Amino acid sequence: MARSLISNSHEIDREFSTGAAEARAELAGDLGRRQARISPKYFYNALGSKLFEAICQLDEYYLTRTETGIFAQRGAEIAAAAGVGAVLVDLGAGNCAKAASLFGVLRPQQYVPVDISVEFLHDAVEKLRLEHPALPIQPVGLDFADSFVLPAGVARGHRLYFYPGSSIGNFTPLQATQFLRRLRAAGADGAVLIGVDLVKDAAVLEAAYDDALGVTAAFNLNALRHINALIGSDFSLRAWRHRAVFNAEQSRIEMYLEAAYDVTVRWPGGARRFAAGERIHTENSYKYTERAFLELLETSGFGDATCWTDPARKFLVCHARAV
Ligand code: AVI
Repeated sequence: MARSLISNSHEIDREFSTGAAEARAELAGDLGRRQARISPKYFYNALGSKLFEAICQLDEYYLTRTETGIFAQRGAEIAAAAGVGAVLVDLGAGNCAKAASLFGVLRPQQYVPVDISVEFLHDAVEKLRLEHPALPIQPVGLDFADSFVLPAGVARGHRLYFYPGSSIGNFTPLQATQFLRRLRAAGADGAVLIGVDLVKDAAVLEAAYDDALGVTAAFNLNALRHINALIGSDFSLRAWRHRAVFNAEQSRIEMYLEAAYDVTVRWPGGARRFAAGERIHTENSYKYTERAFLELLETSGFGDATCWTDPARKFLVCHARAV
């Protein structure tokens, strides 16, 4: 279900209470599965969003700085491909920093940051309004993985959907195709500007998702804190260990929380016993070759693609038009 839109603090309160009821039903089902799972969307409460920002600064997590480097080096070429003056719809905007780094070259007519974490988006937007007083900004609180309806306040001009950071990799390839097709349907003459992580050595990938400082471990464990607050479960964070493994066959990093010892977790209306070593799946992060990603774009109805990469070919940024 789509979350409601941000308009004032009353709306936000209503949104959280609706979200809690949905979360209770979803999590009871997901924790009860043979392979228990927690959706990665539960990473992103206020603390989780801050932990993710910290991840982006880690030595091991090359994704953000590599993509930022591509934007900085190739900004003019990106603007030549994408054109100027579009409605820039930033999907999963977070702190809005990546889109803001392209305002100078893309000169959007309106900026529409969309994020699931409405609290976090509010702070970022307030800051941005001070820095760019002439730019119309229309923030939207939406879980666009479930639904994709933008409010009437979003301008009607040419839409450029900006989806950086390899967030597309957190979908399965099938989900990614469905997501891109929905985007295409939502803005008939639209285009996408997407960043995606490229396949590389397993050791490099695993270090990026299991850093020496333990920030990614905290990010993973924080989902349990978030869920405890949301549904009244009694996950003890000390009973769980962070795990990140590269599954070469599926070309994805898989993240889990692994029970350190036998433990029973209870929540209103349910409970589950986990044996020592048993895992809860929390995230997949798919890694693409350039060819596989171009195929994905094409299958999803986006063509005429131009892509840019860094000298070490770690990361890829592609612009493609709805065809
Ligand atoms: C948001 N997403 C692209 C990140 C990724 O790399 O898959 C989330 C993340 N999970 C652990 N570290 C970062």
